[in-house]
Amino acid sequence: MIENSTFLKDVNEGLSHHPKYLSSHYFYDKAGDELFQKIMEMPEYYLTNSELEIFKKQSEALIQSFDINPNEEFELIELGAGDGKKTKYLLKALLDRKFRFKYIPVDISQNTLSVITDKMENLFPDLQIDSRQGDYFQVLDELFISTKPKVILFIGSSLGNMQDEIAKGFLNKISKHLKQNEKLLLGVDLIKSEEIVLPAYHDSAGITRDFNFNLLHRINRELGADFKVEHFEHAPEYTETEGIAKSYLKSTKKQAVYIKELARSFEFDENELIHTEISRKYNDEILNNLLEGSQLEIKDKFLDSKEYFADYILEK
Ligand code: AVJ
Repeated sequence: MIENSTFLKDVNEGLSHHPKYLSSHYFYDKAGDELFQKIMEMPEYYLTNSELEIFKKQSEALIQSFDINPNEEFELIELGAGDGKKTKYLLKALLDRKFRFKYIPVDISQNTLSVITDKMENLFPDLQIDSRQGDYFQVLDELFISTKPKVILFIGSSLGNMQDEIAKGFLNKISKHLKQNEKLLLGVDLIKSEEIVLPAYHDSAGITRDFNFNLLHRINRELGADFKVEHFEHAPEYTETEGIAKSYLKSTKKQAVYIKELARSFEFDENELIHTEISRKYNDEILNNLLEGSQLEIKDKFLDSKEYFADYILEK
């Protein structure tokens, strides 16, 4: 149980730290995956529909920007396969135009990959699909042994969960793998007003609250803790000046929580916060700062009609 001992170590580290934090990485167990699916269907969570509109209406333009040699087979690598709801429009447009390519979804979850593979095989019997399970970087190292031209997809504003320094390192690593003219399609949420962003992380049905609470339930289930979620509050924050949505769990009273697997307890003051997630929003300037030091440059930018979300084409 390497996975669980890492979880245990990370929980111990995060809850011993001042201020307390837990990694958003741990949201995504089975219950968390299901809650995230529900989040994407909420009226307040505009991100998914905004990017979906780009894929529905502008797939042809995206493909043009990929600038692929039609005589050569290429590989379309998707980091974080998700449910394919957006990607299927791009795949259809590529197949309709008779491009020769292999679709390679990459994900840490074998279950997610099986679902996406079945779905895409059903939709597109002619699609060549070759899924890869594992950590992005390990898989990229393996995939880049082949010299076929590549386009990488990293959509859904997944980058937004990384602190800027980490995002910078991530983009730099991708840049090192890409050859001249190869593309990264990067989908990110844009900085906009608090009235629009905050409700996406503080919905009226309380689904995002449950998503955040699931982290505590998970620690209870897997590490034998006794968190009482009724003594915590979901507390998201966002200001347009900073451009980063942050989620916290706030202890509503002074309390102690015991974690059996660690054989120790953790004290919480009234109103003490556990930081659980950042969801960064971007603009050209922020992205250009992240790209500094890598060889990637912004080639194109595609927006939805409300200009909430951007799919950038980055090229080396
Ligand atoms: C999957 C990282 C894009 O930050 O908007 C949604 C995750 N967290 N609601 C985001 C999330 C709370 C989501 N990303």
